[in-house]
Amino acid sequence: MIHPEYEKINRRYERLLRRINTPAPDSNGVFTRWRHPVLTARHIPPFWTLDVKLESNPFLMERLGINAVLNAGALKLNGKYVLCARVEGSDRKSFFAIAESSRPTEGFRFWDKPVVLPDTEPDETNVYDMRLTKHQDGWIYGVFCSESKDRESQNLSAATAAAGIVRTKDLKHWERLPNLVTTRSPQQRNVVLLPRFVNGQYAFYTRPMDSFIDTGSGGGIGFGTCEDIKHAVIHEEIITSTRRYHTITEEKNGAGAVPIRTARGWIHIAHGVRNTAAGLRYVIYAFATSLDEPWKVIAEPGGYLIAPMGGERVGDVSNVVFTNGAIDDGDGQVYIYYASSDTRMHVASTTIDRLVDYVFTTPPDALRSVDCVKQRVDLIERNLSLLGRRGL
Ligand code: BGC
Ligand code: BMA
Repeated sequence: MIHPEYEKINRRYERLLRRINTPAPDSNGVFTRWRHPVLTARHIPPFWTLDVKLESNPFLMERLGINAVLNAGALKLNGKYVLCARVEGSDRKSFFAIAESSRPTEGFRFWDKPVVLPDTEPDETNVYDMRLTKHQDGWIYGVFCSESKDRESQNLSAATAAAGIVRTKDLKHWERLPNLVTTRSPQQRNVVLLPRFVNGQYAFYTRPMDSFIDTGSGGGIGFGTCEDIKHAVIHEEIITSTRRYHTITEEKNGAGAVPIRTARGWIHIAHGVRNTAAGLRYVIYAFATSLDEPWKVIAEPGGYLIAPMGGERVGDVSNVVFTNGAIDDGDGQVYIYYASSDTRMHVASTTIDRLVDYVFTTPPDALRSVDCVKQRVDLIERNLSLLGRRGL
């Protein structure tokens, strides 16, 4: 018999899914945040956590809790907005689950069951952060982080990160391909497949790193191609957007959403990390690469696009915003899905025109205080003269 209290819990969940979202009032002209998160642990169907049978669960307890819903890949499929979220159980293991809505900013409902990936990597302990790429070869690819325990190390926490690859036509039936091999980089995380062939080859943005956490000598976001997606091997990684001293990317950076194709170049919405006394701070930044030579950065605004704000600052891993999915809606609108503090998913809306203007017109990082303040005084002087005021 169904527990008599279940209906109440289910009604609360349905109410949450019907909640209307509204744009937050304080847009900076580049993008607009939306007030409510689009996915949280409370958006998980109650029948994923509870045993609803009165006889076996008289207290209607959660038997398998959910800790967080974060870092979702995104895609528009058959007219629906689809997120492939990283769902983390209270046991710290993540898995993927598809949530869908007919509206980009609200109403995301998880499909009845999470994704069960083919189990082909015996040492794999955890999977997370899938990027969904609708490729010109007709497949939808999911590229994600496949994390295994490092058995060679004496350190209990030692792990290795690799890029797992799956493909599907409907997000229901998944074929797992061998993990990406990058012959020069022992570990990979934040790997993104470009939707188009480059010189007839599959093209990936990579993130060369020395060890599990440290990008060490890895200079930034890499780019490499391979012939055969079924045995993806990249021999050479060219560095695109670089890490730089005393910028938002000093500690690390990594590709985020699948790049958006515009008339002026591929727009990348990536992440940059700096170290602080309070731990790593993750922000989202943007840059553009050339359409013909997508390994060449042709514009990179200084500073961040999105940084954690207000309640976004607090969560399991505080002071983090992270994106691995955005949707180009085809009508000029763009939705950036981002997680805050490894806890919940938000949406920010913008347009192709605004993104292009932002990426190509914002001054680059001048790298030194003295030059940055000159950049600003320049702007101030131009404004003051137009405003008919003379600065003191
Ligand atoms: C966590 C990720 C994190 C990574 C590096 C993994 O074990 O699951 O969320 O990005 O470690 O810190
Ligand atoms: C990483 C990512 C994310 C996470 C972030 C902050 O390296 O791959 O999974 O959001 O750290 O913890």
